[in-house]
Amino acid sequence: MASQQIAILSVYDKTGLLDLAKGLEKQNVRLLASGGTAKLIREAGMKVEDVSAITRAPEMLGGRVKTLHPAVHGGILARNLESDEKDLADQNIQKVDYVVCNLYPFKDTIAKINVTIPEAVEEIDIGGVTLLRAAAKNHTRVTILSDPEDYHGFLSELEKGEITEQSRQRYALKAFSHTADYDAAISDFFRKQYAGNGVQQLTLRYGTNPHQKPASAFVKEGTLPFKVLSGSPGYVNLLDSLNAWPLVKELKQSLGLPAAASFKHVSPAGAAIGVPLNETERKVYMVDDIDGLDKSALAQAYARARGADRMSSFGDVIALSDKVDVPTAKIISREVSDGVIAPDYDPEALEILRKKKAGKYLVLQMDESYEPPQQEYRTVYGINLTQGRNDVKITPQGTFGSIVRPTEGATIPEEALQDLTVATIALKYTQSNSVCYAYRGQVIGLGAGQQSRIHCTRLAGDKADNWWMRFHERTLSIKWKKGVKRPEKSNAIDMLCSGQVPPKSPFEVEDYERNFEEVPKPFTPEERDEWLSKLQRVVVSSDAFFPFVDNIYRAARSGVKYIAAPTGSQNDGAVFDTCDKLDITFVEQSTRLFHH
Ligand code: 93A
Repeated sequence: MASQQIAILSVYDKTGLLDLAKGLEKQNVRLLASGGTAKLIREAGMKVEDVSAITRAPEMLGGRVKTLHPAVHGGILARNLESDEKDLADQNIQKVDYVVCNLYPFKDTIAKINVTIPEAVEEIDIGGVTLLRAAAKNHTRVTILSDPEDYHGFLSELEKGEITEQSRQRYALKAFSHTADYDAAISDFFRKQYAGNGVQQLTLRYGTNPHQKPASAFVKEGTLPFKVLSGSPGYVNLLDSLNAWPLVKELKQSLGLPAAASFKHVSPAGAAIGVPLNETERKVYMVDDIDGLDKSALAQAYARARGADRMSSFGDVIALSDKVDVPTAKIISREVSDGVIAPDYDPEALEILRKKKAGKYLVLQMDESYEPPQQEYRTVYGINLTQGRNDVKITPQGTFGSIVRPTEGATIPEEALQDLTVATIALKYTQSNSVCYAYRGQVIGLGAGQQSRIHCTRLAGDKADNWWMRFHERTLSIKWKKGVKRPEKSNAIDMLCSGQVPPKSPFEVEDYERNFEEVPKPFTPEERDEWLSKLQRVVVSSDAFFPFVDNIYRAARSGVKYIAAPTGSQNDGAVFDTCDKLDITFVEQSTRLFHH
């Protein structure tokens, strides 16, 4: 005759408990329960024994030890193996068939305002977690119920004779998830209490917007790979920093020169390597008065990243690949900017940055050796998403070897390979869709976050054109009124170079003209065309294939000579032929680089 089946019940949330007990009793299951659980069942007139009936040990330490005992866990964990049966028989332990358990309300307790650590500690369930985990581990034999919602279905199956394997698996999964969630809540709580702000976690003022609270940044193990040297980062600052940093790290690794990026809204406004600046570039980028610029490749990289699109870089977060020196800090100190991330700072450079924004300027120090985990996680609308990290390496030699057009005798000069690398690494950290134009080691036009590729190509191309118009003699020789500030100059130059002048309304005219000693003549379409035709040897990279040839036509208008993009479009053939016609070299860049 089969021995009587045993259930152990120990629940904090007693919803549905009595109906379950009644159902189990009806199937002649022996009920064992911890203190409060047993009391409720007993008071309802059902037969139930205390767990101590098998442990021969009373609950102790005010309930801290209730079910923790070999008689309980041996009975749950035993398999249908001869050796396990023998062990049980030697210790006079009986197998447990069903475990019903849910845990102390740790989350509810810590959600209370001003909860103390001792209060939280008392809600850390030990025995319940052990019951859940042991029964879930042995789910090939044992059924674990951790959710009152499952009692009804369980009883229906039990009445038919047995709990199916499928149900036991489903209940086991639920139990594992229950303990995982519980443990995550405990470690979260203690991370905030014990890790020290800035060590393993960082409390942020708010999230993307001021009403999105609470907000924090944390790692689950180890320590955060950056230190806050000054200021206090916001959520968007960190999004920018943690995208900008790998961009400059990869640029430096691939091209062997110091690199800089200027980020806004989680896309680069500029990115560059330390190619020496010529006289005109210094003027255009407004750095011709910086002492020591010649000697600092990092400062020149930042001058390019910040200078190429001064409108987009306004209020940026900067990433720098190398120890920040004084010339670089000086450029930063006089621009409108939110923060900087770099591996290290010269003491004097740090002093300069610490003084910016009355001490509120954000200065982060990044651990250069940090390698993020291979798997990435995020939640969107309550759903967890996970993916392997985009760890593809972009290098001048490894990435751009596959020239599709022209088919014969094509080579790509060193500088163009360098620029293709800059453009492509920039795209890897740009919100998609994205298309990037680069020239002389810097991004000169980036179209980010557009749903249509041709819109990216146009946006980026127009930016490249505006950039080039800034090198026109007329722009360079503007006579500014005294006292006009740097951002005002940038705005006025942008108006002139992007063809927004003469302004339409008299108020706008007044606003525009008050910047100048002598108002510069607007560019005529002919003048623009003439000057733009001088821009040559520009490269373009795209984060995915070009679906139509219009992109190639647009790129060609901005002096593009080399294009790298993935292939796979139905129109590949037409795209290649158009490159041929326009004397553009097309290189297949075989990895799609969407970024979100
Ligand atoms: O303090 S405990 O971690 N020690 C234990 O041995 C133990 N065993 C079960 N808490 C323990 N439990 C928990 O008690 C269960 O997870 C359940 O939430 C609660 C049920 O207690 P009672 O039956 O006395 O209401």
